[in-house]
Amino acid sequence: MLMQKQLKNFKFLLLLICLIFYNNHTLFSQTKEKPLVFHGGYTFSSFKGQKSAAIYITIINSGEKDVKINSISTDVAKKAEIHEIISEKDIIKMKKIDNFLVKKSDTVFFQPGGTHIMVFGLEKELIDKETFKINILTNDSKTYSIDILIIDKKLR
Ligand SMILES: [Cu+2]
Repeated sequence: MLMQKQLKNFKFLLLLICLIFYNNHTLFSQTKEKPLVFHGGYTFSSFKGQKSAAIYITIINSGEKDVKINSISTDVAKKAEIHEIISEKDIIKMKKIDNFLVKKSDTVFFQPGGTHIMVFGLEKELIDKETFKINILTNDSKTYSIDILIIDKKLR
């Protein structure tokens, strides 16, 4: 009788250990699978007739390798690209960056006045407090679907 109870407890313990290992494993492989973490993506609400918008976001590379962003798409606009801001002879310009590199263990901040995601050919009005998705494809063939929060343009 006592033996049986002990065996039951042992089996339960074994199951518990397996579960813990399994969970750890999936957690671990998930971060291995998708090295980039996108955090706090936002843009500002649009004016009537506005055709482009800038998106700001934080990107963390939690992986062991550098990752390049190959392409970006969104359902609210025809085209999306990464821009940096450069000054040429005192004129501030935006320049497209192809294959933007996020170095391993690095965090990059896309902020107003700096690097940003630009969407062109806006097909929807961007309304305060709503969200939309952008899809990012990286050179390691991973895709990311990221929510972008729309903030009132008066807060710009
Ligand atoms: Cu731009």
